[in-house]
Amino acid sequence: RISFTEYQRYGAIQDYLSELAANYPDIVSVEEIGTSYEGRSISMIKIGAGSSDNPTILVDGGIHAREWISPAFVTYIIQELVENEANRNMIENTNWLIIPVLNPDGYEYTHTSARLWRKTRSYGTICFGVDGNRNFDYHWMETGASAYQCDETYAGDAAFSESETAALRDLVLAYGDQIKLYLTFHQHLANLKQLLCETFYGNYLLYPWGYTSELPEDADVLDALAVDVEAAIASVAGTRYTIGAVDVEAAIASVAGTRYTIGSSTNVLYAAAGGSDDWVKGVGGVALSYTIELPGGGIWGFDLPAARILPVSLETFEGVKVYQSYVENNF
Ligand code: 0X9
Ligand code: ZN
Repeated sequence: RISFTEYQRYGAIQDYLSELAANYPDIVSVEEIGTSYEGRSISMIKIGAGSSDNPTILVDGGIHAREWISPAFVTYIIQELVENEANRNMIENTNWLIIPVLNPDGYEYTHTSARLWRKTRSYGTICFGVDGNRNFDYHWMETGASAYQCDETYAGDAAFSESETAALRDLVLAYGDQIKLYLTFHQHLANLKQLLCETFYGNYLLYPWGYTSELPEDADVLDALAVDVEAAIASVAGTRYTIGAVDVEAAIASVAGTRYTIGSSTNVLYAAAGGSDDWVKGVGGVALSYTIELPGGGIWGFDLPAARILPVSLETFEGVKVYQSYVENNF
């Protein structure tokens, strides 16, 4: 068991995966897909209760260390798929490969030393860390990425310089066209454009490309599916409170569900090459590839209060159900 009332450390998430593997050996297995720079296991949980030929959904979290809601929500997905009988169809008809913490060194570092660390922890010559989401080898370093080690968006000396990104690459190449959908979970900090538009934190459903403003050929398919996902998330009612003042409660509960902006990364957010989403589609051949920017919060953007983990998880899981049923029905 794991709790969603606090953000969990890497070790607790690892323990939870082991516990599931022990308790549900027929539907779960855990594999190490690679080792981080500092030697931590990069763990993947495989979940499936049907045919091994079922279409597969690949999910990752925690590429960016400080975006704590990402590993938390991805762990929630794991719990719902494995431990909630009501979701049995989601694992009977599709298989899942889920990596809750792709950048464990960075994630631990945000707990022990620097809350706002984003990158990996590999050592350069003057600064630490590479932005994992600029390190994938598809139009690498072409735009929105830095060649300077000390920058937050440092793309690395070379594409796939990081063992963490190489681990995801090797996994995608090994599974080939069994993978039908890729979801990578992030959390987004406001930029000036959003501040001026009064949307302090962007929730986004992004599809490729991040390296160009041109759209992929199948952008209409990517967009239509995102529209359905967004509707499912937005339809989750506002938070209910049990309090004496009925009027106040009604006002809070009536607030519409969380909305997401939909579009290609370049067109609705900014141009940035070397992201995992672009590589998984452009090289890995997974047509349906999305970056999901979960809600931010707190003064620095990444301090979404722990009390929000469950509300965000509940609503976002409704979107994951829509993705799953699309894969089940179309492959
Ligand atoms: O800049 C990023 O890597 C992502 N935003 S975040 O605030 N979580 O850092 C957006 C990535 C979108 N995808 C690509 N640009 N390929
Ligand atoms: Zn991110």
